[in-house]
Amino acid sequence: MDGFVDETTIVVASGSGGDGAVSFRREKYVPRGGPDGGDGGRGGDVVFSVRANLRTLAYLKLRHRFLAEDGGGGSGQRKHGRDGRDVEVAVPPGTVLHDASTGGLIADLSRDGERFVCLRGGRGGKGNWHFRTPVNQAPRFAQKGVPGETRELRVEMQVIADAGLVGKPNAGKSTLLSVLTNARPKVADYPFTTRSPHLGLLRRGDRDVVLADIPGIIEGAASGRGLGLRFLRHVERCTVLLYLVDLGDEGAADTVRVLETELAAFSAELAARPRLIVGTKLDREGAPARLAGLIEAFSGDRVLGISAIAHEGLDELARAVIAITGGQA
Ligand SMILES: Nc1nc2c(ncn2[C@@H]2O[C@H](COP(=O)(O)OP(=O)(O)OP(=O)(O)O)[C@@H](O)[C@H]2O)c(=O)[nH]1
Ligand SMILES: [Mg+2]
Repeated sequence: MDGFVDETTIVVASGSGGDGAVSFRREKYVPRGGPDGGDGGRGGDVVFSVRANLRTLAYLKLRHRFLAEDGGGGSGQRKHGRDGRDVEVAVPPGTVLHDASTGGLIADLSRDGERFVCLRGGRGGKGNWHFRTPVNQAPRFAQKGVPGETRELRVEMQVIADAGLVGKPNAGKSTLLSVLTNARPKVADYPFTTRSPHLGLLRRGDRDVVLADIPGIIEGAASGRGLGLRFLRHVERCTVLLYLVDLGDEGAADTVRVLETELAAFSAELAARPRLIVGTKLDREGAPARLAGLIEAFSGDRVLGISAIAHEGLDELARAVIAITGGQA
């Protein structure tokens, strides 16, 4: 779909192999022991792993560099160096990796649980005991470990929103996005403050849910009033729609009907999508009574009351959104 592309650049590096050791056996009564230098450990790999609980690249933006561990050097008594630990880069399904300098495609990671070794760690060097020959019983050299590789990657993914916020202008959609997620959309007390869709990431434990805030919808939007309905395509793939209704206004129940009608004009399937009815601005005068009316009028729906400003009902709403969208994770 014509969604939102999340994009970032990261640097990944595999570990270098550890050097082989130069060492000679030292034992009592054996004045000149043979070579016993062990091999170096291998360097760690850079491994991408696809996790369906991730929905955006937010995690990669926090970290940016992913370096695997170097292998340890070998030592005497033919002791093998420790292998370097791999570094794992967790990405959401639908992640595409390109080489940042050449632009070449490296991988298209789509399946949950898929693992992709992007860079292999360097091999460890062989210790000097490998190099003993009839003519050289005491080699004073060992092999160096193979260096790791570093690569800059452009990481891209098409973000698909999980939950869409629909409501009339001024319903408090952008304010809700700003209190539930990392997004900071513009909020103002005039209609159509939001003119293009915004995404926010709601994070609870290891679950990510992408919320989409779109411009307000008014009666007649299907025939082009206000900003129309074309923005609804940004919420077409959402698992759930949140119908936001301002509890400070009379006619909250009618608002839900208007939203239903407009959505149905855009797509019957979208109008039938699972939904939560969210009464906003519960702190406003007369709001609790209107919320009670809404609960009664929509007894077949889950109806929640919130106040983004007083921070009421937000945890319950977040939990409900996570529970509904959980099916696809
Ligand atoms: N009292 C009160 N006011 C709120 C609350 N949430 C939002 N508002 C106010 O309502 C107005 C509209 O908020 P927005 O978040 O911009 O509304 P919107 O639905 O995004 O509006 P559009 O982008 O124009 O469609 C702003 O003045 C907010 O401060 C709330 O919980 N309580
Ligand atoms: Mg807005």
